[in-house]
Amino acid sequence: MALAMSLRIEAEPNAFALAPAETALVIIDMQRDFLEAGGFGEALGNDVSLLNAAVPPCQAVLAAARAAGMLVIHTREGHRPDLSDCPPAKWERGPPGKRIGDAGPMGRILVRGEPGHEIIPALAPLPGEVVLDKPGKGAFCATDLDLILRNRGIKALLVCGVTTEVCVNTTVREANDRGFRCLVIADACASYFPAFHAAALEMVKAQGGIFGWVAPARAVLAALPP
Ligand code: TIU
Repeated sequence: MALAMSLRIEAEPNAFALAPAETALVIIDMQRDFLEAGGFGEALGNDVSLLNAAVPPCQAVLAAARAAGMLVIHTREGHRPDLSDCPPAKWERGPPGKRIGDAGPMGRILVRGEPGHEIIPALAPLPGEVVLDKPGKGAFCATDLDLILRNRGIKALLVCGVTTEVCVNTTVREANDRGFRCLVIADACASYFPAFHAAALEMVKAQGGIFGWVAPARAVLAALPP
């Protein structure tokens, strides 16, 4: 049972008030394809080990959100096996032989149903939690996320996952424009580029919180019931 009371997270640029019953934890793309060798992230030329620092903070906020009865949404970036939902402009930017749909050590890169597309075991969804497949960077593009959130009366999102400046930031911008209040959990996000991670967090909270709020996982844990 989600709590009806209003809680307060110490955040920047100022405190973030939330009611757990009206708040969802959105974990963006914590997939093997981004965090492990042989997937999409590495195919793009990245050092995937940089993302693993976000796993323990994600685990901690996931456990707290479950205990508080909050709606939990896990997103996955990926495409249909026939790639009919993969824009050519996205596909052609991969290096030949390592493009979306090509065979890799974890199966076909960024294709739904393949091992690399799965969420990492440390953050495995529980039965009943929403697993949202998305073809783009933003979780609202060509998905039913907006419908799911509004049907549940969700007004605020706690957002974490990878990568900070790509799928996390795109999703927060989409959510903000749709009227959801977003708090980005700083250390539960990560990027292949530490400077982009830092800049992406700055962009969210600048100008009085132009896209939302930013707080560390420990501030979220301090606010939610133990
Ligand atoms: N490349 C990169 O930083 N990110 C992605 O392609 N997708 C997500 O961020 N999930």
